[in-house]
Amino acid sequence: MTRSFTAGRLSAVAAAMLISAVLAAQEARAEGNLTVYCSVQEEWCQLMVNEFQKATGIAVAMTRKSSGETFAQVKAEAANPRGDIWWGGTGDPHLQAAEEGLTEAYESPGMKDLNDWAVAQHKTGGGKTVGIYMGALGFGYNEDVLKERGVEAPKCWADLLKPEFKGEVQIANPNSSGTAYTFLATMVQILGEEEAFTYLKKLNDNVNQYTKSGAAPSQAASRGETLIGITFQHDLVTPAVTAGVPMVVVSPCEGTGFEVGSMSIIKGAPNPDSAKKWYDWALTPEAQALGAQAAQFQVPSNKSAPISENSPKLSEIKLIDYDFAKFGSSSERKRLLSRWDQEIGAQ
Ligand code: S7P
Repeated sequence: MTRSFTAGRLSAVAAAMLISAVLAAQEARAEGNLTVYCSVQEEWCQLMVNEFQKATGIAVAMTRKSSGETFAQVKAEAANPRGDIWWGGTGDPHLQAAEEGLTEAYESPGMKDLNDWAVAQHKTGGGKTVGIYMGALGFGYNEDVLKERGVEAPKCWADLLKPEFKGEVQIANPNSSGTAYTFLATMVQILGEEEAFTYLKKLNDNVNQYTKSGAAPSQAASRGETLIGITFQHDLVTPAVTAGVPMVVVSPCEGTGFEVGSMSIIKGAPNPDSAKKWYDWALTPEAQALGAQAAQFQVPSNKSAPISENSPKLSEIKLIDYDFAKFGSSSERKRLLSRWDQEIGAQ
């Protein structure tokens, strides 16, 4: 009895010490935690997380989702935010989040080192978002597959409506994908809204699948699962570099839209100091050089960050004067997506 009582008292003391050590460790960890919502490709998200953890000792939990999906998650969690920072993804939903009060204004010391288009995004979003990279929209195909099909190479958006491309075009759903919303907004800006929806209805006849992720059609095109993939041009370069696929990247003859990929601190973030550390770090040339290491070839926003030789040359692409304030506004994005659902998605 006595022995076991003593043993019981000792183990109770040990248990108490253990519990307080665990609590202290949890507290220490809580000061150095960060939850990142990442909207670029998984490989790049993971590399960023690993390098940030090494550089700061802050433990990162990361979730990868497409831009529209992340916007929906941030909105759904607004009363009880779980994420700290939303890094990557097209700029329009970041602007919508800013307008809807889902994100926080922040002026990083790194702002002075950014290209004008990245600073313009910060201004348009009332300081609640910032540009981290830029990329042009386009479409592409595997040259070997095109030769097998024996069809003429498409050069313009209009070519994608040709009957020989029936079932041969793939693009994402603009509700989940920022890439596909950029395409929708681009066609509205090039053709005017009515003509754009006429175009999209005709294109629908040639579309084999609306994917969830924006970059998926470039991978599908590289494997010959679709002849043509509509994505950002840098996403079409990736399978050429990583797998040696003879991808042809097309800058459509009518001109094309582009994205200012963005980053925002989530309002009510549980770890605001860690979020600011990520934000400042993600604007440095060193952090921005990581994209190319993960075979992601957007043009970085820091003026001193290296631009990969694999990045599409934006100065050689006919870019439209994309109206981010209008197409990133809450009312316009909601309205266009709802019209797309009714007239295209519902078919
Ligand atoms: O793959 C990189 C990239 O194209 O993906 C982002 C994109 O918004 C995420 O995919 P979704 O289209 O599925 O939202 C772009 O910002 C980025 O350049």
